Amino acid sequence: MIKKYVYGTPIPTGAVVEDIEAAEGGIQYFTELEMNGKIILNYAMENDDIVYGLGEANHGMNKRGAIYRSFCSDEPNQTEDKQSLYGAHNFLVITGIISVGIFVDCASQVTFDIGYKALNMLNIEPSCNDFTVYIIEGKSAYDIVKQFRKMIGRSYIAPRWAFGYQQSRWSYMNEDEIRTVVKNHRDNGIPLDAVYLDIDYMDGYKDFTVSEERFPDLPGFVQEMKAQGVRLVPIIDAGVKIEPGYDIYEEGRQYQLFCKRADGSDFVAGVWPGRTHFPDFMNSNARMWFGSKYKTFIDAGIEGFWNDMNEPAMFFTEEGVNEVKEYLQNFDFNTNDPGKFFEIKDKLTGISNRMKDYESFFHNMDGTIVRHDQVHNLYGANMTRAAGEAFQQFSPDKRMLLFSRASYIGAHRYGGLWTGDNQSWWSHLLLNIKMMPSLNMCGFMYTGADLGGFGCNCTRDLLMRWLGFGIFTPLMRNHSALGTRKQECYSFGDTEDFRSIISIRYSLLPYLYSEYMKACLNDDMMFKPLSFVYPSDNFARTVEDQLIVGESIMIAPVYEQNAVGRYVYLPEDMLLVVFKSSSVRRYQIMKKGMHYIQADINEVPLFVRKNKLLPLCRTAQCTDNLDTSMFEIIAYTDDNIEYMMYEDDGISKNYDNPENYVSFAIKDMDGILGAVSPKTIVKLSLF
Ligand code: MIG
Repeated sequence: MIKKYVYGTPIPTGAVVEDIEAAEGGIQYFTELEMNGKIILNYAMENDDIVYGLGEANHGMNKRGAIYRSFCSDEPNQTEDKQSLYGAHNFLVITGIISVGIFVDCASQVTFDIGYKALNMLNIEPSCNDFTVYIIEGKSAYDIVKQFRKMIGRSYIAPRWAFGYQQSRWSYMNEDEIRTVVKNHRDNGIPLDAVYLDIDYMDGYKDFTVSEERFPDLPGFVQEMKAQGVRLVPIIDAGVKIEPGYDIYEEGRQYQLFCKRADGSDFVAGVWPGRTHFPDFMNSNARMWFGSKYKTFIDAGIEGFWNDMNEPAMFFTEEGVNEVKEYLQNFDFNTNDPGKFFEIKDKLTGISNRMKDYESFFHNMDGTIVRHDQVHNLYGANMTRAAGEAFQQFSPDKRMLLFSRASYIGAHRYGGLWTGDNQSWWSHLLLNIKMMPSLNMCGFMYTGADLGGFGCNCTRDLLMRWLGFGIFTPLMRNHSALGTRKQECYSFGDTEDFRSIISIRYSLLPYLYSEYMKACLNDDMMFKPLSFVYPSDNFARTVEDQLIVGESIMIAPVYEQNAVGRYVYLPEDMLLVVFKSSSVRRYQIMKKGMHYIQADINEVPLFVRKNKLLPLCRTAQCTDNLDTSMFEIIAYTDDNIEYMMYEDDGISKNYDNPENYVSFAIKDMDGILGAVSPKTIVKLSLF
C-alpha cells in the first residue's frame, strides 16, 4: 500500500514510474512540523526499530545514530564523520513491530537525522518545501522494498561480460601500457574481461576525443583487445573543455546547451581539462546532444562507459579563487585568534565544490529556469539518463555497460553505479559489504566498489580479502588512483592466490548472473540483510557483516587484517564451503547458531542454504570462454529441490523470454537422490 503526499510544487525528478494519486488528508506515521517556515517530518522510533536504506551512504546497514545529508558530493575522504557521499538515495524503511517505508522525492538536499540528536527521533528535513513523500506500508521491510522497487521501475541490466573481472587504474597512459596489463593477466592465468580507460586516453581531457599520440587507432585497438577477450571501457567526464574549435564546445555554445550564470553567460568551472562548461543535463536537448556523442565510441567497437565527475565536481571557480585571494590579501599575520589559524586552511580547501558556486548557475529545464542547488541531486542522474536514452536509440537490441558516480533514484533505470573514491582501508571493505543491500533497496543492482581501494597504498592481504568479497559483487573491478602503489594482482609478487581467488568468480558466474537477472526482472534484491530472509530470527536482525546473495547462498567475508577466520551466525543449518580455488574446496555441515570458521588469506568461505542448490561451472580466462553446458552441483538437502537458473546470451534484451530459465533439480530416483537438468552434470556433491 503506497500513499503519496505532495508538498508545494515539486520539481519532477523522474524517480517514480507508477501512476499514484495524491492521498487525501495528512501524512500517516510521521508528524509534520513547520520550523522557521520549513517543513520537517518526524517519526518516533521504537527502541528496537531498525532503519534500513539510503543507498550509497556511510555507516551500518542500520542507519540509526547518525545524520545523513543527501547531496551528491565528490568525497574521496570517506571517514566516518562524512554525511554525504556521491549518491542521493532518499528511501528508508523503519522496521520493528510495524514496518513503514518512506521515500522523500526531492531534487535538492535532504537531511536525515536518524536518532542522532534524540535517540528515538527520526527527523527528515528537505532543504525546500517542494517535494513529494511516498509512505509505503507492508508486512515486512522486504515486502516494502519490493513495492518501492516496483514503483520506481525496472533496474538497468548490464551485459553478462560485465560480470567478469575488470582491471582499472588511473594512469594507464597508452596502448602499450594496456597491452602489458592484459598480457600480465593472461601470462599469469588471471582471468580478465575488461580494462578501463581513465582520463588519460583523451586529448587534453576533452570529452569524446582520443589522444592520437597515445591511442593512434582506437577501433583497431578495441578489436585487438576483444580478440583476447578484453573489452575497453572509457571514462566520460561531465565538464566540457572551453577551447575554440573543439566541436563539442562549439556546438554546446551555439545551441545554448551549457549551464548558465545569472547574467546569461555560460558558467565556468575548473576541472580536469582546465576551464570547462557543464552540459545542462536538465535540458532534454542537451541530454540528446550529449548522449549522441557516445556513438563515436560505440562505432569504434566500445561496449561500455563509466560517467565521472557528475556531482558535478568542481576544483574551483574564478569567483571562488578571487574570494580567497582577497581574503589572503587581507589576512592579518599578527592575529592571535586561534579561529583564524584554521579559517585560512579551510578557505583554501574550500574552493572545491563550494555551495556558493552551486548556487550561482542555472538550468533551463525545457523552459523553466532553475538554480542548480535546487536540482543538484539530479545532475549526475540526468547524465546517466542522457547516455542510457542514447544507447536505447542507437543500440536498441544490445546492452551497453554503463555506470555512474553521482546518482539519484531514477537513474537506476539507465545505469549502475560504482561507489566512487574509497581508500585502501579495511574499514572501506566493511563499508562496501554493508552498502550492497542498501543500494539494491534503492534500485541500484549493477554496483561495486573500487576493489583494493582507490586512494592510499593497498597491501597484498587487503586486496586478497577485498577480492574475497568482490567475487560476489556484480561490478568486480580493481581500480586505484594515480600515484598510489600499483594494485594489479600481479604487482604483489606471487600470483597464484590471486589467480585462484578470481577463478572462483568465474565458476560462480552463472549463478551470480542468474540471481542478478532474476532480481532485476522481479524488482527484487540480489544482496539481502539476513533479517529479510529470516524475519523472525531476532539475532539475524543484528547481523551486518553477512549477506544473503541470491536464493542459495549466504556469505560471510573476512574483513579484518591478520584474521585467520571469523565468527559467523547461521540462522539455520547450512553447508559451509571453503573455496581455495574454483575446484579446490572443503565442506562442512554446520548447525544453526554462532561458529568460528577458519578461512586463510587465500580462502573464501560461503554457505549453501538448506534445501538450496548451487550450480558451478568450470572457470575460464574470460566470460566469452565460459562453458555453461556442464555444471557441478552442490546441494545441502535430503529432499527433492529445484533451482531455476536464468541464462540468456547476456547481450540482447529479450529478457522475459521463458526459455531463459534452465531447471536444475534434485530428485528421488529409485530411492537415491540424483540431479536432473537439461545441462550436463559432471559432478554432484550432495550433503
Ligand atoms: O578527480 O579520472 O572517482 O575513479 O580514476 C579524480 C580520474 C577524477 C575520480 C574517479 C576515479 C578516477 C579519477 N576521477
